[in-house]
Order: sequence, then structure tokens, then C-alpha cells
Amino acid sequence: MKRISVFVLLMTCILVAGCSKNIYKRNGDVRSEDNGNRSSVTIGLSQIGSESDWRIASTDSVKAAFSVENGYDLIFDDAQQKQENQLKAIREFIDQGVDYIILDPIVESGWDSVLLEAKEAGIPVIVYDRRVEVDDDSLYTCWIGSDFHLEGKRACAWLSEYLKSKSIDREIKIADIQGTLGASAQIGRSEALDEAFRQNRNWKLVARDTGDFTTAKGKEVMNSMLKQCGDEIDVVYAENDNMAYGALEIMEQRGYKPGYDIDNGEILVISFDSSRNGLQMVLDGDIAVNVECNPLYGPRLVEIIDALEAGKEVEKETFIDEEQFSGIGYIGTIQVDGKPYTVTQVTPELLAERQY
Ligand code: GZL
Repeated sequence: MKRISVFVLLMTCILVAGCSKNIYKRNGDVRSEDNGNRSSVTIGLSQIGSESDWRIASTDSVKAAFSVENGYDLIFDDAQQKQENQLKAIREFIDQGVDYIILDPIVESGWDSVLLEAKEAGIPVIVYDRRVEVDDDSLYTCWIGSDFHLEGKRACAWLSEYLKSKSIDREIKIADIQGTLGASAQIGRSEALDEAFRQNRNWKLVARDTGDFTTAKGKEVMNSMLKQCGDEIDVVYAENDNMAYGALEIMEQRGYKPGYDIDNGEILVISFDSSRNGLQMVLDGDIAVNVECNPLYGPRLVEIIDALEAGKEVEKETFIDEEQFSGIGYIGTIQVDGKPYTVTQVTPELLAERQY
């Protein structure tokens, strides 16, 4: 027995010595040599689609960050807004033996089995932007994203302040154009509005439907809402800029004016993302308040990957800081759960400096 163990020990040493020269990537390529010159890290990134300005800015950010020059081999998959395409892409990444999987999940549910497959393949999964709802959170290494519920609370707190500033305490009729149902951004923003209805008994939901975060569907939904109850609507709560663009286009076509003067028939539009086009519409007076949702994840994701490459621990959950913008300047701060948040008035100079 002892002799065998010595033999095994000897063989193991030879193998380890031989392997210590190179660390092999899961697809069999060499990842690094003794001299520590790391060759590229292979990243499989599953992106939701290209449904919005936000998404395009998000894709640009991750592609710029995970470039060949920066030492990455990025395999990028656009799922065309279909979860089944994301699941297929992740399985392909596993078969290809990538070093890391990065996922922006279109909806929160339905990820347990594919993430278990990645875990069993020993591939760390980093989730960003939207969240996954899984029974075992060891199925992913970490998440970095927005606090969507807070985004909605900030929008509603601004509306409450605005109505107070105009001494408007009549019934306020609100139409909610929701994002993709089941997406974290939709869940958080819609829940915050429902909370606001409970806190402001004179606020009334007169219409609610999903515009799937796209301009085209935002138009369709706004069109049917205006047909149903156009003359009643005081406020449109659009859960992203692209649906707000669609809503504004239809409002103009049907003779409804966006603005702040809701007591004289104007419709006050609330939006999210604070993309450059969205803030232009704030400057133009078409969108009253816009809550930022920062898409520039590339550098943050690189920090996470580099930390993992260096064998460091990473935070399980990281929220990114976000701002809020309006076309009026006299509401400079709003309170949410006792905490102040700045509301910045949009100016041409601010617009010129926007990164997305
Ligand atoms: C939010 C993001 C949402 C944006 C939309 O983090 O997932 O998806 O608000 C985008 O514009 O389509």
C-alpha cells in the first residue's frame, strides 16, 4: 500500500510541476505562463437585446470594457428580448468552457437549472442590471445593479412635492406604462407606484399595461390608453425613456399636450433611464421628471472580473449610484424614507456632458 502511495505521490508531483507552468482555460487554451503574463480571459456575456437607448448604451459599455486590447476575449450574445435565447447562450458558453459568464437577465425567474449547470462546470456567473430570483444564491457569484424600487419612489416623491407646490389635492389620474413584465426594473418601478397609491389616497390608477420597454409598444399602449380614458389622464408614468418617446409621439398625434399644467389639460410625463434623448425631452418640457438608471456597467464589471482573477472576494450585492432630473429647478431635493435626494434641473450644458 505504502509503495503505491509513494508512486502516486511521485506522479502527482510531476503532474503538478508540469501544470504549474500553465494554467489552462476551460476550453483547453493556455491562460497564463509562469512569468505571469496572463493571456486573455474569456467572457461569455448574455445581453437581453437592443430594445432601448439604455440597452444600447449598456452594450457599448461592456464591449468597450471587455476589449481584446484590455486582455479579454468577449463572446457576446444578443438574446433579442427572449429568455430562451439567454438560456441557450449560457449553455453554449458552458460548452465553450468560458472563464466567466456575465448575465443581464430579462426577467427574474427561470434561471435555477442553467445556473446550476454553470456552477457544476465551475464557471462563475456575474449578474448585472436586472436580478435573478433563485432558491440558492450560491448559483451566482455576485450582482451589481440599480435599486429599481428606490427609482420609483424618487419619481413618486417628486410628483408628490410638485402637486403640493401647486396646491393640487384633487383626484390625480395616473396611467402606468410598465416595462417588460417580470423584469426587475418593471417590478421595482411598478411596486413603488402602487406604494404611492396607498400613501396618496387621491392618486388613482386609471390605466396600466406593458410597453415592454420599447418605443413601438409604448406608442401602442399609449394609443389605447388615450382611447379609453385620454381626457381623464393627468400623469403618464412611463417605466423607461423609450416608452415615453412612444407615448409622447401618440399624444402629439392625438392632440394631447405634455407639460406641467395638469389643471389645464396638459399631461405630466414621468420617465426613467435619463438617456440623452430622454433628458432632451426634459429640457424641451415634454418630460417633467426623469430618474436615472445608469447603464455604464463595463468598467464596474471589469473590476469584478479582475478581483476574481486575483483571487479576491467580491461583494455579493452592489447598488450603483443614480441621479434624478427635472425641467423645473424649484424642487431641488426630495425625501424618500427620510433621506434627501437631489433633483437636478436639466440645462443644455448638462446635456452636452452626458455620456449616454
Ligand atoms: C434597467 C434596465 C431597463 C431600462 C430599460 O436597469 O434593465 O431595461 O430601464 C431597458 O430602458 O430596456
